[in-house]
Amino acid sequence: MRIERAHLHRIRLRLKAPFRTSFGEERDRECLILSLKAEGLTGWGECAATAEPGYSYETVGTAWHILRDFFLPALFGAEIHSPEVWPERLRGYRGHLMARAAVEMALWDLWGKLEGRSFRELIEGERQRVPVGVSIGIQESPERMLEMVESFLSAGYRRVKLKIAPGADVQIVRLVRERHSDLALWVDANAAYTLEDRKVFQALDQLSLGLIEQPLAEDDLLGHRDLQSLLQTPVCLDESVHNAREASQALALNACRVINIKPARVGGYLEARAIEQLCRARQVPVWCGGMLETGIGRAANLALASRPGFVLPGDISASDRYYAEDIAQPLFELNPDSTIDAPKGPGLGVEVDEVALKKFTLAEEQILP
Ligand code: OSB
Ligand code: MG
Repeated sequence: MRIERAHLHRIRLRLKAPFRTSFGEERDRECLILSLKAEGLTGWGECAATAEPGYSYETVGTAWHILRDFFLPALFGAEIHSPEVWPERLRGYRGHLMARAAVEMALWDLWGKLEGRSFRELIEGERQRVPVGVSIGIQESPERMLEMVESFLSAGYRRVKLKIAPGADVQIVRLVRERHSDLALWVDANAAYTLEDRKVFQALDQLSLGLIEQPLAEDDLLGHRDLQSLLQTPVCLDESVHNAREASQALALNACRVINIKPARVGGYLEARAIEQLCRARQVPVWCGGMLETGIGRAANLALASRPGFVLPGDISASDRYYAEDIAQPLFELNPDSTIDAPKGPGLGVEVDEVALKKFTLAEEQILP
């Protein structure tokens, strides 16, 4: 196929509740939606970059610039024989992994629609139902966090991840653990600590947590190795891993025992699969992370997470956990066994509601070859 045109939408969706992490608070989710047209079909992609450079250096603005001025021109012109050629097309370019991933997602959607096959089939997913959990932002008090946890438990989630930050950690996690002794409980620090804070982690280590996600800085693999050597609880890396090579190096160093694979963070689904494969070969458990995606990105993540290496429940919650109104249908619902069905239709298996998309669009631009 040959891509005939592309369209960028900057959208803003109101989150049902503010999502606070160690790097800031999001009340609205701003992101970039990309569509690609070829042969009368439309492929949709979502770029997980945020309004501000909090989780990573990428923003909606940088992604817009990089897509319009470099990545989309690299896509136009030549025939695309498969989405697998995409990383090759960007060989001369560095970084901007979330912008890369958005194009790859739209190519998979388009390719699947063209071939009449689901992305789950194309990426060789195996399961019909994907085990999932929920990630809860920092709350104003420990009691409020406990209430949030309990409301998600009654909604049917069986694995809960709490965001932590200096000053909002051991006391809160301990309260939740005291009330729910058997709960699969994880924490995520989003890189907010240093090795000087080892006592915090030694205290958390007493609370039977499933894992401690990204305690230290993104570029501190040696620090993670030293911390992991002090703890029984597995350290899980998120921000530190951008590709299969870094995953392999982190494992060789014993900097972690689990990896959160976020397709957006590693530049797309091909790299995500490569990390899953290398971890599976080494019997390292992985799970699929999330970036509060709309139904578009969530559909793609579910397909990926149906692969056999994703042995831990992902941060892929039901649609009603995120937004009052989504831009894609059908909505994803939680099954009673804390799983979500992987989509089955051609491509990503979701329809974008163009009326809703328009309603939430702040800016748009058509990009032609
Ligand atoms: O660190 O996993 C993270 C959301 C935005 C940025 C970073 C993270 C997250 C989440 C949310 O934890 C996961 C989800 O999409 O439900
Ligand atoms: Mg994380």
